[in-house]
Amino acid sequence: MTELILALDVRGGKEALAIAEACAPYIDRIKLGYPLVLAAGLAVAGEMAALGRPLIADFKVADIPNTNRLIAEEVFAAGFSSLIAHAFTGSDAVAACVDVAHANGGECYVVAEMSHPGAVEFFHGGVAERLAETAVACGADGIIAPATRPGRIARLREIVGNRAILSPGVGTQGGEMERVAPLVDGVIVGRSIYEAPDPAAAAAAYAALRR
Ligand code: OMP
Repeated sequence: MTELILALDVRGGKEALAIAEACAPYIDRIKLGYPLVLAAGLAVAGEMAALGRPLIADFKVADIPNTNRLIAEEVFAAGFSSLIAHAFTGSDAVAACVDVAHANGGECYVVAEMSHPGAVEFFHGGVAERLAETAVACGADGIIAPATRPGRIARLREIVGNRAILSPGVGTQGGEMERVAPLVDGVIVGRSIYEAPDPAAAAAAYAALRR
């Protein structure tokens, strides 16, 4: 079944934990990134991991191989089970993230194409396809592809085969759960859940649309 992944971009540690706890029965994984970790500290990951939902570190890592390796080691030591990296840095830099992820029994996902309108300025014209090819060549566990452009998901699926596609952009950004869920392995939803009057009810509604 397609996973429902909660993107928890709130900036209060207590608020984040309360939302995660309420939504936990309806979600498969939780994605944390810079907004929460910079505001609340990396230790929030350890507290959230106690809820029993695997954590994805969305730091879109994009540095030289050695720095990527150091970042990835901190991520897995903090309690995350997977990491998102950029691939425009090249296959050696991606491989550093993949190696650390796998050494820790975790996963590494690579951004192939982003979901916002401006993403087409650089990701189109063959770039997303090359990034997806790099993900496959480096042994990454999957890619990030845009729920806002289901046609592009289908194109990138041709490249990555049965590697996972995780897809952000459902809800606030305009992507439709019903349309995207059958195409991908995980749907990432943030504001449409955590800004809802009842986040647990919103998560339950999205969970019911998983395929
Ligand atoms: P909402 O737009 O609030 O549902 O949040 C989407 C989440 O997915 C945020 O955490 C974004 O940073 C993230 N995201 C995208 O929205 N678009 C992308 O292309 C890639 C990501 C990501 O890597 O998760």
